[in-house]
Amino acid sequence: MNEAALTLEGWYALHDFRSIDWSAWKAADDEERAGALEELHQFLQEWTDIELSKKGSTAVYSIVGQKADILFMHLRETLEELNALENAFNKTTFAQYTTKAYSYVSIVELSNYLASGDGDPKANPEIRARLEPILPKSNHICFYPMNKKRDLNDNWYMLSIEERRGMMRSHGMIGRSYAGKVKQIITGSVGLDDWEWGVTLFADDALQFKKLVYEMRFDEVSARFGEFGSFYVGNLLNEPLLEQMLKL
Ligand code: 76R
Repeated sequence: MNEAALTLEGWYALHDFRSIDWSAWKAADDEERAGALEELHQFLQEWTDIELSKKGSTAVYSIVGQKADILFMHLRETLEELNALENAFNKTTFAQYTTKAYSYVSIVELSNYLASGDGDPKANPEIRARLEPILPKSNHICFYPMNKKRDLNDNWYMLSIEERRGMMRSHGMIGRSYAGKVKQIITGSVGLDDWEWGVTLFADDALQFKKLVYEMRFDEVSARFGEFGSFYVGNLLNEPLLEQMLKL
């Protein structure tokens, strides 16, 4: 049997993609819309407070294209908290004007392929900050789920840890060359959702997503073993931008 890479887990993640029912939103009267916006504002405020108290983090993006209109990405300490916030949001008036487009459940994950292995990693503040990250509020987000292939000839899970480490090193080198341009958060979802990982990238220049993902396609681990789901790309929604988006 091959050795599983050791992983460290941090906060649980929910990527909640919604589409807006524009005809219902337009048909609502001014009072109803104002009430819905006020409630939405209170939720955003609550999520900001949780982020300030370091008990989680939330980022809100508009999605370009027809797959969804808005992404709420939440990180929380437990699945119960994610479930509670999802249910609370579903009970809001604003949520009645949205439909569920897609969701993804996972947990922030670091693997030990390139770790130095000294001491208790969770006691290291840099590692803690990567396991419990405050989500960047970059101009753009890119999310997609992925697997590592399990075909007869190309089965990631049948390779030795040394072979996998070698490929992950090359992967990490490409990734690091985008330092300062793209920030990645890898969330593991084996046993939690339909794919093995969620890849969430943040960048101020969306073109860097294309450059990075394209460059990685030529790297062995992506070229031979990468299988990808749908890509979602979007633009930051802070409160004024969200209000502007919902304004008729
Ligand atoms: O430097 C380190 O300590 C981390 C090295 C590293 C690991 C272990 C790393 C770096 N990644 C790791 C693990 Mn990654 N990553 C992806 C994708 O589109 C594709 O081809 C793949 C999607 C991107 C774009 C990306 C970017 N990475 C992983 C894993 C888990 C694998 C496992 O455990 O088997 C997946 C699924 C994955 C996928 N990677 C980086 C990046 C970037 C930008 C970096 C550098 C980040 C940094 O240094 O902060």
